[in-house]
Amino acid sequence: MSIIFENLNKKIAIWRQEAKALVEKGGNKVLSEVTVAQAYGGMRGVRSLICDTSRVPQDEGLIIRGTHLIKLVDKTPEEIFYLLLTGDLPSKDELKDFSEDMKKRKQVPSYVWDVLKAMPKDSHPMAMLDTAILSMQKESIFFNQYESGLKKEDYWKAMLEDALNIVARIPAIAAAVYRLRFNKGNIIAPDPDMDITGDYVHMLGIEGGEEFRDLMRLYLVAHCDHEGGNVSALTTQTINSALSDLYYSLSGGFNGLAGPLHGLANQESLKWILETMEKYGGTPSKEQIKEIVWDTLNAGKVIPGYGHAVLRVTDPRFEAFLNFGSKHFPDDPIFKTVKSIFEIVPEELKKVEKIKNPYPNVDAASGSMLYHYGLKEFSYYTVVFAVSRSLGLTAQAVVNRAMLSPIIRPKSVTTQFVKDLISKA
Ligand code: CMX
Repeated sequence: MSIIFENLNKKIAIWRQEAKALVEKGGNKVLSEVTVAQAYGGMRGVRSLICDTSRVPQDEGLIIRGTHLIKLVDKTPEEIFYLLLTGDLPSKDELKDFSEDMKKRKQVPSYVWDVLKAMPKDSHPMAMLDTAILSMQKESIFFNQYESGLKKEDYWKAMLEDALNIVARIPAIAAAVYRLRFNKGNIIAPDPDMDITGDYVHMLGIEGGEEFRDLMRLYLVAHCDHEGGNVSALTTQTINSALSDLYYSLSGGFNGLAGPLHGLANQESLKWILETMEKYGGTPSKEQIKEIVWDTLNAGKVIPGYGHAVLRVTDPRFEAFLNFGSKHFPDDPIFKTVKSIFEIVPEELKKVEKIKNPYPNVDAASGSMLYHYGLKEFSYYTVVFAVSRSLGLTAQAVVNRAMLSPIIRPKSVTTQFVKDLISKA
């Protein structure tokens, strides 16, 4: 058994005691009140979940286990996964042990390839990824141990086994989705000696060299988690709270990530940028960007990659990608367009009163990075996002099981209830 089980065991005892004491001491303190507008408005701003893997202050952006993303952009997915799970960056020995453990878990059951090959040729890559994960449900250690009797206090151990297996296998599955869906030739087998990033790039079969590997490392770090209330996180945790195992829950969460208002926005954003460039025959002028922004808004569409349910500043993940592009390919015409759009769009969106955040989110830049290195099939981009987000979603699930979190079941009210409430007032 790898060191992380031992380390987490110690941490979990402390976390459980801490939570128990907090509920005993301050269980009746109010975190949030819920207004009628919030109930009708997607529960925006309602504080009703505990999530310790990361937090997203509206004026700062992603903070992972207490450290701002900007200070973590040089880390590897293995280090970040360990951090999300335990709350600490691993020591050298812990990282070696953790990475070796992950490498041993890479092999994907061969029936997954049959499932993927049997899917319609024009399936969306996210539908392929989600189906592949669900098809492995019978492998769940949690499911099988639960069937034969497992103590509640030990749920997390089986859940951690599932989390490590899933995260170790996702790069191979995601790479296979790419190669099958876009006719890139045979599936490339994992290399037992490679780390997560290196092996994912190797299995995609894209020749981008050291620089592309570095971009993918950054990509896998930047998208790893975004607190507990976003669609994919809340969905994963809700399904998981019914003690449905991680294969069921992660697949469900990813179905949410596949929506255009969430993870699919990176695909939509690059599509919008390329359409704009095609319309104007290259990098558009400021006036042309203004024109296309208003054409898009007047057509009743959103500007993909802009706005956020929580953030009220430029997303630091967007900034991290902007820095990467400025360093490695400042003259790339698509990257230049991304920058020009960034100079214009926030000022235009500020003119629309209802839009609460006119600034870019991560999806406004991420696609253009992949495109530069030859990953041009933009319907695939959400899959790369999902590979990264599997770190946070599975870590959240392990922590929730460790904390003995109950089934999620908020109360709904009827329209009549709201009418009565308002008329009484
Ligand atoms: N372009 C046009 N209109 C926008 C907008 C944008 N980029 N962002 C918000 N709005 C609109 C909303 O559609 C909403 O309009 P209606 O009241 O007519 O429905 C209004 O402004 C108020 O929205 P908000 O409170 O500012 O934002 P929400 O919390 O409701 O929604 C989000 C957040 C991300 C869904 C929204 O900003 C959006 O659709 N952005 C474009 C899609 C996108 O980039 N999504 C990726 C988000 C990051 C991620 O999850 O990966």
